[in-house]
Amino acid sequence: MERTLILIKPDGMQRGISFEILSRFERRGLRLAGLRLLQVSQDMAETHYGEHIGKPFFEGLVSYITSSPIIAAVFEGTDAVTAARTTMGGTKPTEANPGTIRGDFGLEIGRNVVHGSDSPESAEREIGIFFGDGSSLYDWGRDVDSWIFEDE
Ligand code: DAT
Ligand code: MG
Repeated sequence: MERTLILIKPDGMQRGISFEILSRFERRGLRLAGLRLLQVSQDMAETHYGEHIGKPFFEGLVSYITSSPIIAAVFEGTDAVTAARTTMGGTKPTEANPGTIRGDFGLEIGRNVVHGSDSPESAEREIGIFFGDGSSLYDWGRDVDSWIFEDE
């Protein structure tokens, strides 16, 4: 089962919409495998966003993601990375489709509410940053899974 890392960014937390956002992934059928509330350190932020080091928005991005506690979640399911990305919508909220999280809750690229891994490889790396050895992740089944996952 593919896994992806979702973050409710500080604006999502401050605005009190964190569980409304999480519920969209859950309602889509993705299964929660891990959940934590944490304050991201400078080091974690720089590791997580390593691909953006040197870009003009990097410092603002790091100060934003470290500015308040966030929720980190692991969701799993069929093509979980793509499913989560389409549920989130495009990076720039004003161009994200209505009905997506960013299209419904955001306006600015630097306040786009939610993070989701962009590939299975990124997901594995990012889950490692936020969930370490994975001992707090759960491998479990739901009674309803066979109604969501055709082959379960
Ligand atoms: P995404 O979060 O959709 O995966 P990304 O990985 O390209 O997008 O960038 C990570 C975050 O960095 C993104 O959510 C918002 C910020 N960002 C990206 N491009 C930006 C830009 N051109 N100006 C300001 N912030 C930007
Ligand atoms: Mg990205």
